[in-house]
This record gives sequence, structure tokens and C-alpha cells, in this order.
Amino acid sequence: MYPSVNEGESQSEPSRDVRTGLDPGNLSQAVCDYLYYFQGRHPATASRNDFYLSTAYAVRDRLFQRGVQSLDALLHRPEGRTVAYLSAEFLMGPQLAANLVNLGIYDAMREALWRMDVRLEDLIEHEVEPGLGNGGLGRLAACYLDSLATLEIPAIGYGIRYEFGIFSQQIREGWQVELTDKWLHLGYPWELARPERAVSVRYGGYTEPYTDEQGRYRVRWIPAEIVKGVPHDTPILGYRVKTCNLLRLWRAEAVHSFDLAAFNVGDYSRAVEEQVTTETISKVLYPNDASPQGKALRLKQQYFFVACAIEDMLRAHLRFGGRPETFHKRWAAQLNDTHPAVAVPELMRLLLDDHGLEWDDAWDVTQKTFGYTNHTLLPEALETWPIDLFGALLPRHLEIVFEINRRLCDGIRRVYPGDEDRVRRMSLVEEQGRRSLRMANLACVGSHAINGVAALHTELLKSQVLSDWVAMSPERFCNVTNGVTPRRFVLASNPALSRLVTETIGDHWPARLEALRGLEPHAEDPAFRKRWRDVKRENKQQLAAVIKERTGISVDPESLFDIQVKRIHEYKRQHLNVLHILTLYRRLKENPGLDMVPRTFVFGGKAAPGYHVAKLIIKLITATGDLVNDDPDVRGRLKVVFFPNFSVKAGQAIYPAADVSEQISTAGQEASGTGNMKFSLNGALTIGTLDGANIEIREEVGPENFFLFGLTADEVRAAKASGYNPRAVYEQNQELRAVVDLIGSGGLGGDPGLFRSVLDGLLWHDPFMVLADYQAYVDCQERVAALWRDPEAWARMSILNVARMGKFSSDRSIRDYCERVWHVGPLGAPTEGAP
Ligand code: GL9
Repeated sequence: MYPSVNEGESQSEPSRDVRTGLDPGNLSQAVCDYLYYFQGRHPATASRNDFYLSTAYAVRDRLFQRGVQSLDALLHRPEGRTVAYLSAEFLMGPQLAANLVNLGIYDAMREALWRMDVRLEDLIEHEVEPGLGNGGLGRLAACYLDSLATLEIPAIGYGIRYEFGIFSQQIREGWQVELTDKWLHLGYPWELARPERAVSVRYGGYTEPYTDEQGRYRVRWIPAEIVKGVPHDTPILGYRVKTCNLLRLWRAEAVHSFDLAAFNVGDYSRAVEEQVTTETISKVLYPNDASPQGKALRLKQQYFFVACAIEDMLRAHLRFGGRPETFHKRWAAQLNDTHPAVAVPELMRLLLDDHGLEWDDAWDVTQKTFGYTNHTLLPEALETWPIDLFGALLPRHLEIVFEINRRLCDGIRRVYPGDEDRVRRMSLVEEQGRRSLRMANLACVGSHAINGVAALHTELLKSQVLSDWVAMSPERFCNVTNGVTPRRFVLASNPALSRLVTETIGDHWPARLEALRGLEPHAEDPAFRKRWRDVKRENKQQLAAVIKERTGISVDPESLFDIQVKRIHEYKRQHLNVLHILTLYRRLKENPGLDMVPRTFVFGGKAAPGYHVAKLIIKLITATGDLVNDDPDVRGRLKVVFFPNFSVKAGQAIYPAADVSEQISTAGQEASGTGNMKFSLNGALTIGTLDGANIEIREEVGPENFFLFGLTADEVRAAKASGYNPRAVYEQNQELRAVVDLIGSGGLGGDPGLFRSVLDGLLWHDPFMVLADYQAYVDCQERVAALWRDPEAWARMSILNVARMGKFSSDRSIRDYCERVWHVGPLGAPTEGAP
């Protein structure tokens, strides 16, 4: 029997101490052992990758040790719920530093490696991150896993182990070029494959009715294809707690049955082909940001991980004595957007067909199990699947969906007799054009709780997209504002700031972020402000070095670092930022002696490969850099950098170095944003619209500490309703006209037609109100520049921003989910409202 963590950490068992102890001596022994016995290397001949892998294995041992104990504790509990976070994306980021921080052995490991002449920072730099997500939605899932473990809530993240994650971005001649991601190439040490826990996933074929022994009408599904799902587990340790949860990602494998082999005798190549096509299911992440493509393979992926997850959950439930009828008492499953919504008919299918429950009982279990989080209002993001495609892949699920829909429509007709328009809107089936399944409606009908991700977003969800659902069952709706983990986004990525904060207010803040309030009085202390500015300068110097290395561009750490990093999308309005830069540039050209605050503009983010305007916006940014960066009239006062291949790792280097955070989406478009939180937590001041979580950030830090500009969501709607005419804005604003004409006349890159589609979009449609907000944005940036000239006032505001960001810890978000959606407490204890 293994001792508990506590016993292991006390001196009670010396042999255990050597194996999983946390002293530098234990750690360097462990790394050495892995080098020697696992990598087959002597320290003198080991490569950096050898050291990285060995260090990671040594850390992983200490995680799994805690994981085994967490699981053991869970199994011995008579009741309680485990959270299953179902997500097609988990953007985990680099694991080494974050795990060392959570284990509390960052310094010990640094010392251990130093004894072998190795710098921990070099290994951290060497690490390649698994890019198994597109952006905010996937990163949110990763932050939530960190907080679930930290709050000691038993939880499993279920998703797909894509062999190729989000593409790697290169910039060639100013354009985005996509290269395949290689996160597995040098080995991924954090996971453990568990082939013995594989499950079978079925596709296609047909269904047939039969009568069971009790004479009941039943249906069976005869599939045409079977695929194996193999789980790969990554341990998720909470911050300085014993709880270690799991991220369980599934890899698709061909099933090799004896029969199949016999069938394929003499047809080896066909058997190989079959294997290849099967394994494409978990091959690659779709790189679309909030706009589904409707590809059959994507639906196959969605069903693949959902079927694996539900099977895994049900199997665990039954193995430990649970009955199918009580599934919801053991599991709270969260649908991270509609991507896993097929879980609703899947659980119904298992309960009805495999376990013989009656419809009403199965439906009750299903609704009590699921919660649904909506992450976007963009109309193009509302997932639908053509009925024919869905039915061909999942014939039994389609029957179940039709039956759910029949009952749903009957229910609507009972409450709203004669209101066929409402029935049409709420139906799971879109009848217009190619008949299709509306996944958001399926997620709603199958869930007991539905939430948006920031206050404004939830309000808009309730008043617009899902208003019919609110009318039917208002009690199911709630808001849970997003949050980010301060362990990764401050402690691990901003050590200088973390040291200063800890020295000032003690070391409780990473687990109780509201404690940052203790910094407030220090904002008035000039000596503290000086140290605050020194930290920022140090971080900016480091980023400047990275920028030089990645782009060849020299930037001045003394200049104002004005940063926008996020996916490239028209609604996020990177092009509004560019219009401002060109406005400043033109002012300098007209008056080279102008007294202007020197600024470094940094952009980063990927464009979906098929999103042409977004790719053109990247070219617009790089062309602006080419124009501005070396112009002698500018004299270094403006620099424009496109930081290639933005990722979690890049973000960790960028957020700590920002002075200004650009959060300038058209009001009503950004559901929440989480980059806004990461910047502000690292002392950047926000320039932003009243959109997503910006509104709540501004409320918390105080309106006087936030640079607000632009139309509100209501004003955007009103302007559109009354016939917004961007051309008129252009005509009437001389400076804007000059900037637009500069772009349109070939002033950037020489070819006048190059940015035609961007400019035409702005002048004739401008759905994202770029021109409407232009002047307000430029004026607001003047206020930013004015404050920058007063470094003491700036530092004061920066300190107050950090001090008041406590609300945006993902710990708070997870507490909200526990209270409003899952009804679980620490160690899975059911809380008020639990089913
Ligand atoms: C998003 C929203 O656009 C963001 O505003 C929000 O912060 C996150 C997390 O809730 O979800 N929805 C969405 O589809 N994406 C988001 O970032 N897209 C990507 O993750 C690429």
C-alpha cells in the first residue's frame, strides 16, 4: 500500500522520499535516473530535450502519485458528484513551469538542475505546447481544469487528442503561412496512454426494431463501422493541494478483430487504408474560430469524443455499484459550447437501448446531467448539421432527436396554442433550405442549466438568440463570467511581479485573488510605484529581446507597449487599431517635429486559413510596419510588430510586458474575452469598448482607471436600424479620409488594389462599425498618451488595476458553476440544489 502524500512528505518512509520527494536532492536524483534509465543518456552527453523529458517525467511521477490518491479517495466516498467537462478543445499551454508552481517546487527544481549545470529556464523555453485549441474557448477549458483541481472538485476533462493541433503560423513577406503543428515530434512526457481502457465507437449502418423478452418494443443499431478510442491521461494538479484530477483525451485507432483480418486476407492494402481512414478522426483540429464548416469529419470527431466520454463515465458509475437511473447523482457534465451537444442523444441512447429505461426516466437523468455554456452570439457560429449527413453517420441518434423534438414541439403547443411560429423557431430541425439540426437548441432542451460567459453576453443571449427558451423556462438561465488562472498567468509567467506582490501582501493571493486588494494602499507610495515600474521595465526588456529574435525588429523598452493579441477577426477590429497607427503616422509626416509619445504596437494572432479578410488584415498590419518602422521622419517613435505564431507560451511572455491592452471589439460581439483579464492582471491599462467582460473589468477597477470609448451594444443596434452609412462618416472626417486614402492609393506595399476588399468592406458595409468608432478611439488614445506623460499617475492606475482584478480568477468562475450549475462542493460533496 502506498503512503499518502503527507506520509511521503514527512520523513516516515525514507525510500519513498527518494522516489517522489520534493527536495533538490530528491529531484536531481530523479532527473538523473530518468536520464540514465529512460533516455539512455549520461548527463554529460544528454541533449536539452533529454533533460527536458527527464525533468518532466520526474514531475509527472509526483503528479500521478497525487492522482492515484485523489482517485482512491473518490472511490471510497459513498456519494458525491464528479464534474465532466466535455470540450472539443483544451489549450493547455506548456506544462513544466505551471506544474512546478502548483507542486510548490519551482525553486527546488531550479536548484536540482543547477547542480547538473542545467538552467531550468532553458528547459521551459525548450518546451513545445500542445496547441489543441483555437483560442479563448479552449484556453478557458484549461483554466477551468486548473481551478477545479485547486478547489478540490473531482473533475475530468474529456476531449480529443489531436495528432496535429492548431497550425503553426509563419509570416512570409507579410502574409500568414500555415505549417503543420508538431507537438508530438520530440515526445510528449505529460501523458500516459491507457490502451486497456479503450472503448468502441460506432458509426453509420441502420437501426431495426425488435421485441425483447418482456415483450417490449426496442430498437437496435447495427453500425457499419467501429472505431477504437484510446484514452491518454494527463494529470491536473491543483495549486498547493493534494487533489490531482485528469485530462482524458481520446485517440482514434482502427479496430483489429480476427474477423476483420480474415475478411481482408489477400487484401492487405485495403486493410491498411481502412486503418488510415479510421485514424484520421483524431488527426487534426479544425482551425476555425467560431465558424463551423459543416464537414462530416468534424461531426465524426464530435461524436467520437462524446461517445468515449459517456461510455467511460457510465462504466465507472456502474462498476462502483451505481444504477443507470442514478447516473446524474454521480456526474455533472458540462457542454463547452455545442460541440459536444450530441452527448444528449448519446446518453439517451445508452439509457434506452442498452439499459432498458423508459423514455421519461432516461430524459430526467439526461437533463439533470447536462449543463450548456454558450460562448458566442455570432450567427455564423451557431452549429447546424444537415439531417441527411447526421442520419447517415448516427441513424439511431437521429431517431432519438426526432422523438425529443416531437415532445418538445408538443410541449410548446401546450403552452402556446396556435403559435406555430414559435414552434418553428424552437424546433430542433431547421426546415428552411437543406434540412438541418440546430445544435444550440438540442443543447438547450437537454440541459437543466444554460449560461453565457459574461453579464452582457448572458443578457443578449436571453433577449435575442435564446429568448424563446427563456420564456419557456427562465429558471434554467444564469450567467457565469469567465476567469483565468492566476497561477499560470501571473505566478508562472510574471515572476518579477509575483515576487513584488508576495513581498507586499503575503503569499495567499494566487489561491484567493481578492487578496490583491491589499495592494491598493501601496498605490500611493512612491517607493512602491518605483519598484512596480522597475518590474514592468524588466518584463518589457525581455519581450523586446524576444521580438528582436523573432522578427528582427528593434523596439525601445522605454516606449509605450500597446498590445493586441487574439485571433484575427473583423469583429475584434485589429484594423481599427491600424487606422489609429496610420493616423499617428500621418501626423508625424505632416509635422516631423511633433511631440508624440513613442509607442510600440504589438499584434499577434492567427487567422482561420479560409478567412481571407482576416489574412489580409495580417498583411495590412505587416505592411503598416514596413511603412512606419524605418521611416526617418518617424525617428523610432512608432514601431509596429506582428509577433508570429501567437500561442499560450507566447502570451505568457507578452502579457507581463504590456502597458496598454487593446480590447476594442464592436460592442455586443465579444462574448467575454479572457485576454482582457490576463493583461489587466499583469498591470496593463485597458482601452476598450463596453463589450463582454470589459464591462465588468471596468466596474471592478473603476471607470477612472479604464479607457472607455465607442458605441454601446444598444447604440450599435440603433445605428444599424436607422441605416448606418459608413461612407458618410468617411466623407465627413478629414483625418479618417486621409488614412483610408493612404491605404487605398497604394501607400502601403505599393499595390493600390491590395487592400481593396478590406476598404470596400469598411466603406460600403462596415458591419462592425469600425468607421463609426474611429474618432472616439483616436480621441481615447490621446487620453492614453496624456496619462503616459505622467508616469506616477500611470503606475498608480496600473497598481489599482491589478489590485481590483480578484473577481477574474477562474476560481471564482468555478465556484459560480458549482453553486449555480453543478451543485457540488469540495471533494464532490453534493450541495444545495443537487439532484
Ligand atoms: C469564445 C468567445 O469569442 C470569447 O469572447 C470567450 O471569452 C471565449 C470563452 O468563453 O469563447 N467563443 C468562441 O467560439 N471562441 C472564443 O474565444 N473562439 C475560440 O476559442 C477561437
